[in-house]
Amino acid sequence: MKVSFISLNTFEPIDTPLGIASIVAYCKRYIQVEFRLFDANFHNVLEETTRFNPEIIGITSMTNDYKKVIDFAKEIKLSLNARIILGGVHISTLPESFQDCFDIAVIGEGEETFLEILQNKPLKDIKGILYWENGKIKKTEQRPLLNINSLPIPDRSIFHKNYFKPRPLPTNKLGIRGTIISSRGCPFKCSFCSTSNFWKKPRYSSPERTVMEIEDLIKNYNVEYIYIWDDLFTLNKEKLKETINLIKKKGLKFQAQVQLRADSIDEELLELLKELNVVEVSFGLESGSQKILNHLKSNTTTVEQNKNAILLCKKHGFKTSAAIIFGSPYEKIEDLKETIKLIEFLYKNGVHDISPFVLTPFPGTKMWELAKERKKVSNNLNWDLLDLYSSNNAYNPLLLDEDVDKKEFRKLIKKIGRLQKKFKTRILLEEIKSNPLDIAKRIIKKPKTAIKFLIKRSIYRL
Ligand code: B12
Ligand code: SF4
Repeated sequence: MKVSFISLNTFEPIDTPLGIASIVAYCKRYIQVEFRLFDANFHNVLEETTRFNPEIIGITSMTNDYKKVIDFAKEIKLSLNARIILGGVHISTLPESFQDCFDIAVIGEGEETFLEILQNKPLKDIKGILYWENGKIKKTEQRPLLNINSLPIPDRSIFHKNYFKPRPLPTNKLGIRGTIISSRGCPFKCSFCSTSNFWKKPRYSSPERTVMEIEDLIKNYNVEYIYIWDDLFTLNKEKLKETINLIKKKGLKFQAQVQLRADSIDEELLELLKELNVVEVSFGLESGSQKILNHLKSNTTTVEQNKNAILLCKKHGFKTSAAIIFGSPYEKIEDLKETIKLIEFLYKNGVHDISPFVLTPFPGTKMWELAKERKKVSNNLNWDLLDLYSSNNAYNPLLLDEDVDKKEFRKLIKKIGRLQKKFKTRILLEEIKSNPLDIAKRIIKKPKTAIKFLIKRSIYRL
């Protein structure tokens, strides 16, 4: 049997779709199938899928890819007779948006469910799916959560080889970057985030399994820099210590980047991260206004804690980056001014980069419920409205309160844009300063490539 997976996300051509690799590894354990992944970062997906002519097509989708995914499914149906299976966070958090261009939707974790579809089990007996019967949508019983330690490590051989070519790293070198995610879920309930709703109970891989995956990245893909995508990799210090010990025992050499919550760090944790060779840490600081932070993070963190976390990381020599959210409901001009003050504080204290996002109500979040109450969203939306990066959405956030002065708001957003450019310029200058001879040599040898490297380095901030 021939099965192809489709990933249409082209946001950053450096982050592999790990969910698909996990499904592939799991299915390969039980059946022999020819799997291919057509990935819009590197393939002409429509053309190559048609040529491969699979019997089953599995498509992954986040919410902001959903329109593209629907268009693709409609188009591929014109040329192929394949069964089209949709999966991923969007359909799992909003099953009501299921459409008839798909034959089946997988809700939640895909490993067992996809295998059962490939094994041709009667659809009514497969837990965790939506499918069509006589023109009506049928929903089966929810699938129990998987024991993630029983899953094989993701099969990264399905990825295009360009994911593993050397790129500029935060360490000012060219190197190969890889990603892992060693847990599913998060115990917190931030109002803009669907993670706890999507993954349900938080589950963590054992240190042995995490290290096995790191070893695979290093030995089989020559990875030198690992982005650990876990929402809260550091939550369990004991597990972290065991992981570090195992890495040392195996002599695995790599550098890493992790995401942290400001209220979860202390000196001991940062020392452990040093031992793990973490170079950069990123935080979701979200807002400089305590009132807004309370709404966004359900009263769990203070602005002061956020600032202290930045200072502590600076003291320990980590590069830091921070995500900021603007355009939240209840946010007034004064709140946004507080956020601008926070960004200025970050710049002054050496934070490497910021990522400002417009508040977007994704399905499965409190913000989605509020957007529904305010009649801003529906199950059959123009999904481009939820594209964080369209400048139209940035200037007209969906959930901005009606009484906010739009002209003043736009002025402040432009100011955030100018501040962000200051970070980028500094990154570029630091890059040149840190390695002037090497960079001069590169510019003389290959001017175009060297300049592209520097700009990419400051824009992508790997
Ligand atoms: C890595 C990551 C990225 C990477 C790469 C994603 C990729 N190519 O897969 C990058 C950096 C590109 C990215 C970008 C964005 N991301 Co992101 N990202 C993540 C993150 C941290 C991990 C994803 C992951 O690998 N999970 C692990 C695997 C195992 O899970 P999975 O992919 O969901 O797959 C499982 C199931 O969903 C299902 N499944 C998935 N696909 C399929 C397909 C089939 C056929 C089947 C049967 C099953 C199936 O089975 C899999 C195995 O169980 C998640 C948070 C999280 N913890 O999941 C956010 C998350 C997916 N991202 C999110 C968002 C909002 C974004 C951004 C919009 C903005 C941002 N803040 O960065 C941008 C997208 C911008 C754009 N214009 O496209 C949201 C999505 C919300 C939504 N409803 O869409 C999440 C859930 C974070 C959150 N909590 O809000 N992201
Ligand atoms: S934003 Fe981070 S801490 Fe908050 S619920 Fe989502 S994953 Fe957890």
